[in-house]
Amino acid sequence: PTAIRREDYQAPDWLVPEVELKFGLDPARTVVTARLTVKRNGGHDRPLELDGEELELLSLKVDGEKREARFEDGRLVVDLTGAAATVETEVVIAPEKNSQLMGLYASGGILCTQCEAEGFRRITFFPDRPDVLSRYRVRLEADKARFPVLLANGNPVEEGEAEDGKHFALWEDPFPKPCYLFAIVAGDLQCNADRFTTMSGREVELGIWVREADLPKTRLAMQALKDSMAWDERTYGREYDLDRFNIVAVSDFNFGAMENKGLNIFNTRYVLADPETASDGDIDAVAAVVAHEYFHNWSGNRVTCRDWFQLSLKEGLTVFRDQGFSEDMGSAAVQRIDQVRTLRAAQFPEDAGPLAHPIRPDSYMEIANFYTATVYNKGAEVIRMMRTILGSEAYRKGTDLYFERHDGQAVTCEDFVACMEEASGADLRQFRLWYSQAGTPTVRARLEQVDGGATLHLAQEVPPTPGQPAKQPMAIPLKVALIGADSGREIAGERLVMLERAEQSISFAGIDEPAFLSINRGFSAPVIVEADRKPGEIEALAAGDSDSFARFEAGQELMIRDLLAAITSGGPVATDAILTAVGATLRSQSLDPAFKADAIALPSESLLTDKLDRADPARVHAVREEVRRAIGNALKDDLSRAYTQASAADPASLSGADKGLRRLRAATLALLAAGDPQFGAGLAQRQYDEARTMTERQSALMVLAMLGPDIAAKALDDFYARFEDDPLVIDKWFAVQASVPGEATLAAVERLQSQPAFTMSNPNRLRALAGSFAGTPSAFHRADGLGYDWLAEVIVAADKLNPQTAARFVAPLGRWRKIEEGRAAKMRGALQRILGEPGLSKDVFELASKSLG
Ligand code: B3K
Ligand code: ZN
Repeated sequence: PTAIRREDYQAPDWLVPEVELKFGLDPARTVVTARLTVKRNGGHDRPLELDGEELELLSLKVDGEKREARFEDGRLVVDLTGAAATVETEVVIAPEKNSQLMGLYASGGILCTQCEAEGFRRITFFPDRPDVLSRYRVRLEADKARFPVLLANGNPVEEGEAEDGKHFALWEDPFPKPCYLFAIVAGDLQCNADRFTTMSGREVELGIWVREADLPKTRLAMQALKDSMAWDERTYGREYDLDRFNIVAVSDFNFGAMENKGLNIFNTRYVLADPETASDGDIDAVAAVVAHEYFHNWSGNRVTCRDWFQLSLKEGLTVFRDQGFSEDMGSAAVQRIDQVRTLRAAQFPEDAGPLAHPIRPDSYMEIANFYTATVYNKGAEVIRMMRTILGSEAYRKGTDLYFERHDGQAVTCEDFVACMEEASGADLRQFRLWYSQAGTPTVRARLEQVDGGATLHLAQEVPPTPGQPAKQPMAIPLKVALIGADSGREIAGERLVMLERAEQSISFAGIDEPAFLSINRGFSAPVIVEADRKPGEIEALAAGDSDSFARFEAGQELMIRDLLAAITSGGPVATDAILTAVGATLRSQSLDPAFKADAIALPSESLLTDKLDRADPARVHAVREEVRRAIGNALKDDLSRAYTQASAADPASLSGADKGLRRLRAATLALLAAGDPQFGAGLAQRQYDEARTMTERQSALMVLAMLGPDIAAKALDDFYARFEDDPLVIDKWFAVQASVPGEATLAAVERLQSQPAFTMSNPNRLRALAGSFAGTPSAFHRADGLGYDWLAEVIVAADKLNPQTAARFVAPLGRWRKIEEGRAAKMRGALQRILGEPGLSKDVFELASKSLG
C-alpha cells in the first residue's frame, strides 16, 4: 500500500451538486441506483473518476445512454465531453455479508450504514472525498413486515405502499453534505419521541430509535440530547437546522457513534443506559457522546473538512465542545482530571511511540488508522490552548466568524486558526506548530529566589518523532502561581506565562517569603512538566494548592516520584509521604468525594512504564501492589470510615454528589481489599449482594475478580445469569475477567474466548476481551510472551472480518521500546508474524509495519 500525502491535495475534478439514490433493500441483495448530476470543476479535460469497493455493477448510463464500464486502479472512469452530465449507475451489494461494518450492513436484523471515512464507496460509485458536497434525495424500499421503519438524512417527504408487501419512504436533505455524512436505516424499531423548541422558536421532532425492549433505556440519552441542544445555543450560539433529529442504536459498530446529518447512528453502548445496567461512568459517556455527535452538526457537518488530513478540524473542536458541555453539566474540576487522565493514558504513549503523528498528519496509508487520541484529544487541547491564550470572549468571536464564514464549505485547520486570529487580533504564527509538530513537549521548570524576587526559569524540548528528527520551540501557555511555603496562600496570583523560546525566564516581584511553584494549573498545556522541587514542596502542594487540578497533580507527582524510585532501585518503597498524603485526603472535611477518589488512586502501571526506560512490567506491578497494600493496611480506619460514609449515596440519584460518593466507595473498597484480602472479600461480596446500581455491582465484582477466581466465582456466575440477555452487560462480564492483573489471566481469557457468548464479529465483545486484556500490563506482558502471541492471533483472525477493529489492537504491541529487552524481542516477534500473514488489510499492515519501525 502506498502513502497519501497532505501536500498532494488537489481540488476535485468534478463536483456532484445533486444525488438521487434508490435502495431496493434486502439483506442478501440490495440494489442501489444512483443518479449523479456532475459538473466539471475548472478548465481541465480529465475524465470523471468514481470510487467503488465490493460493488457489482449492473449498468452505467451517461445522460440516459448506456455505456461500457472502464476501470482503472479499481476506480470507475467515465469519459465526459461537456461541462455537466447525468451519470447513472445500478449496483448490487450484500449487506448481510458485510463484516467490516463499513458501508451498508446488517446488525441484529437492522440494516444501517457507516460511511466515514470511506464507506460510501461500498454503497455506490462516487467521488468519495469530503470536499464534494451534494444535495441528496433518497428513496428506500423494503419489506414492510421486516423493515417497518425507513430512515435517511434530512426530512421525510413521502411514504407509501409498494408491491409484494413492500413499502417505501422518500427523504430529502436540503443541506449539501459530503458523502461520509450519508446514512440510512431500515428495521423494526421503536421510537422514544420528544421535541425541542430552538432559540428562534422552531419545533424539532426528536427520535431515539431502538428495539422495543430497549425503549426504557433511552431516557438518559434523550435528556442529554435536549441538554446538548440548549447548551450549544447558549454557549456557541448554534441552533439546530432540520425539522427532525434522529438517533438510531445498533449493536455492531466499529466505534462510538456517527454524526450523519440529522440521523446519528450509535453503538448501543452510548445510547442504552439505566442505573441498574450501566455504571455512572457509562452514563456520563452516553451523555458525552450524544453531545459530541450533536455538536458535529455545526462543527463537522455545516462546516466540514476539505480532506482527511484536516480531521482534527472537526474532531478536536468537537471533543473540546463536548468537554465544555460535561464541565458545565457536572463538576469542572473532576472533569478536567478525567480528561487529563485519558490524555495521559491514550495520547501521551501514542506521541512517544512509533505511531506518533501531528494532530494534522502529513501522510497516511489508511485514514481509518488516524481516528486517534492525538487527532481527537490532543486536538481538543490545542483548541483549549487557543481559548486560554485569546480569552473566552475572543474565542467565541472566533468561532462565530468561523461558522459564519465557512458555512456550507469544506475547509482546513488553517481556516480555523485564521478566524481565531482575525477575531482576536492575536498572532498565532508560532502557535500553528501545534498542528504540524508531533511529540509531547517537556517543560523543565526551576524557581529561583533571591531577596524580594523570584525568577522562574523555563526550558522546553520537543522530542524527535518518526519523520520529524528536529523540532522548533512551541508556543506553550502555562498558568502559574506561587504558593507561600509557610502561609500556604497564593503569594503570586495565577498568571498566564507564554513560553515561546527554548529557554526563558520570568520574574515575579515582591516575593519575600519562600515560595512553592504551582505550574501548568488546570493543565493549561498538554506537556510534561519536570520541575525542580524543594524538600517538602510537592507534599505541601498536594495538601493545599489552591487550584484543585494542580493539587491533584502534585499528589500524582509525589506518588510517581516514590514509586519510580522503588522500581528502579529494586528496594522497598518509601511509603511515608504517600500515606500522609492519602490519609490527609481521606480525612479532609472540605474536599469533595469525587476528587478524593481521584486523588487517592495511584498512577497506572502504564503511566509508570511510560516514565521509565525499558521497564519490567512485573516489577512495576509488584511495586504498585506493594503500595496499594501499604495504603490498605496503614489507613484501614480512614478507608473504612470513608467507605461507610460513601455508602450513603442515593442509588436513585445521578447527581454529581451521589456519583462522587459511589466513586469514592469503589476506590476505598479496592484499597481495603488490597490491604486485607479476606476482609476485602467479605466487604466486596456484601456490596455485590446488596448492590442497587451497576456502579456498586461492577466495582465489587472487579475487586472480587482481583482477589482470585475462587473468591469471584459465585458473583461472576450470578452476574452472568442475571444479565444474560443484556449484551452490553455481558461485555462487562468479559471485560472484568480479562482485566485481572497477573500472568494467570491469559488462561482465563482463552477460556472466555471459547464461550458460546464470545464472538469476534461484534466489536464491543471483541474489545471487551482483547482490549481489556491488552490494557492490563501485568496480564499482557507475560515473561514468556504468550500474551503477545495470543493478541497477534486475534489480530490476524479479526482482520479477516473487520480490519478497522482489528487494527485497534496493534498499538499495544508497538510499545516494545518501553519494555525490557527480553519481552521487547517477543513483542517484535509477534509484530513480525502479523506482517508475515498473507492478505493483511491496509489497516493492520500500516500500524504493524510502523510499529516495528
Ligand atoms: N466521526 C465519527 C468517527 C468515524 C470513525 C471512522 N473510522 C465519530 C465521531 O468522532 O464523532
Ligand atoms: Zn467526532
